[in-house]
Amino acid sequence: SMCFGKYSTTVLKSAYGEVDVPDQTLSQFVWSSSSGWKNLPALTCGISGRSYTFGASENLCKVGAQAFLANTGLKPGDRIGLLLPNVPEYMVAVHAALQAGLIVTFANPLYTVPELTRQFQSAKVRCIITIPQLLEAAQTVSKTLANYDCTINIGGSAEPEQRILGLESLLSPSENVKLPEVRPSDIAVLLYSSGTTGIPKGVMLTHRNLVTNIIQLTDRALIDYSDPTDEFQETVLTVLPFFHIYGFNTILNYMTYIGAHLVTIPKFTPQDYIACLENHKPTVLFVVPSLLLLLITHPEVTPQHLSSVKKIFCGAAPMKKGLIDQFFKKIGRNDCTVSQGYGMTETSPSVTITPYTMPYSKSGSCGKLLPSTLARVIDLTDGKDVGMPNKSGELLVKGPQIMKGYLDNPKATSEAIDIDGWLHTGDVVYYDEDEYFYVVDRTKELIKVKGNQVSPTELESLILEMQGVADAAVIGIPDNVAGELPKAYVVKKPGFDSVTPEQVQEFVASKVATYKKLAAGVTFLDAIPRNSAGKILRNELKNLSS
Ligand code: 4UV
Repeated sequence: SMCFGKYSTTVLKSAYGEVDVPDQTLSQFVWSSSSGWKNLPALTCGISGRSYTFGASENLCKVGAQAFLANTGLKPGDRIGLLLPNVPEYMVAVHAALQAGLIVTFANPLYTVPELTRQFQSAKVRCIITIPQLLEAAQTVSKTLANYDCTINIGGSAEPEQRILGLESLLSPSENVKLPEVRPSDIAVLLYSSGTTGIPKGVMLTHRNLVTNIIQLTDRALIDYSDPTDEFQETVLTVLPFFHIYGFNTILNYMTYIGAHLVTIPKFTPQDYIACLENHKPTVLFVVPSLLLLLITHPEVTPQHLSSVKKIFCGAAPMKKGLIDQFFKKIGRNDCTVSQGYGMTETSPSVTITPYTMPYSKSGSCGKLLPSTLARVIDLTDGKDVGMPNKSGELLVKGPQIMKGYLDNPKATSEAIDIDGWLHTGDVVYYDEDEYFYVVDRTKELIKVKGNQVSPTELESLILEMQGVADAAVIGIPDNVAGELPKAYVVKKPGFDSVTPEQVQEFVASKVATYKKLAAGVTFLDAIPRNSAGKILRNELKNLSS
């Protein structure tokens, strides 16, 4: 650490030095070494068995990029929306689009039509890639989009008169189409995050942001992989969604880069997950705390099911201190590492990770700063750097993995990234004498349900649309399984005394994806506590609920 400047800023610097980032696009980078293992499997659907080698998936992405430009009206710089579950073709859809110079936004396949409409309108999507099961929703949303070009229906049939193309029109070679030059500084993806406040916003991540974060994670002190061979290849089982930054960059792109075999599951059920453990014998699992808890507690998951697993990565939500101990107790062996990462959509996503050498005494830590990453911890009341270990405050981060900004929202961008380039995370952390970080709380209003983002503002504005509601506030309530669950405080309008908590819950449930439901209930109040500027005093509500 070091001190400088008149405000005595205490800047923590990564212990792992700096990374050199190649001047490549995300697609060039992801397959940069794969010529050595072209015939090994890259992606397999754990349910249907559909499988692609590294050579095949790389080739399909190139063919797909040319076909995009030849068979659709899309031009480089246009945005496309992916509305897909985790299928092996996700890779092809994203990287074909990126190589065609398109910008990709990913939607949760569980989203309702209004949720999809808001995201795809915000991102100005001109094309949706989906599957037959979600085609109707895609078509409904597409009618609300300006300059819409076409829908691509993977695994289904074309309907030219409705501008629906089949997958074959993306896989027919158009060799005379020249691919545009994509620069590493170009925006690659728009992922949606509510940041510290408000409704979800488009997070602009460049090719370089995404490539950098993978390079930052490859430091041997942090993660230890060797190149795949015919004798040994890592097998990664993943259910974490590719539409989230964790699934997209840390799993899909990173694991393809190192030559691992990714086994995907389109829709999580414990039975399918267990079957994939048995059939594919994964060596690596990516989890969120709620999934790790399920593996520990589910009566049908036996130590034998987990016997092939050598590495586990956990992130996206706080991990309770005892969880790793419980896991080792369950598997009955200790030749498996459990790493924890901390990060956000806005940081591509990783900021810290636990190194392999982390002593047991530090369990519960989310690890140390990645290479090329700087951090400060500032006091929650006076905003000054806490300046010493073991004192908590808001984490500020600086590094090459930080987003370009929020799409069409310079105000939110300048609130998130200050003039000196520090991203204000909205997370409360402390670091110990050895600069290991611990996440202890959040100042931002974000709620995390099983690692999924839930924006209280989004739910509040929904509740306000309900007849008889005068005011509303939503907070997260701690939950042993999900981490947190949304709860609403609601003020009724005069004359609407008969409105029940269940009616509010049902109203919300009919309009949002399941994980956003008001599962922790609804309580009626005479007034929502607000400060003089009208801001909801969420801490007062948290005290009411505890
Ligand atoms: O924007 P987001 O939904 O992003 C994430 C990113 C997760 C990952 C995944 C793999 C990694 O290797 C990695 O480093 C990070 O979830 O939500 C960001 C917020 O989630 C909370 C925290 O409040 C972030 O601001 N969060 C994420 N990771 C942790 C966490 C963690 N390890 N412990 C506590 N809270």
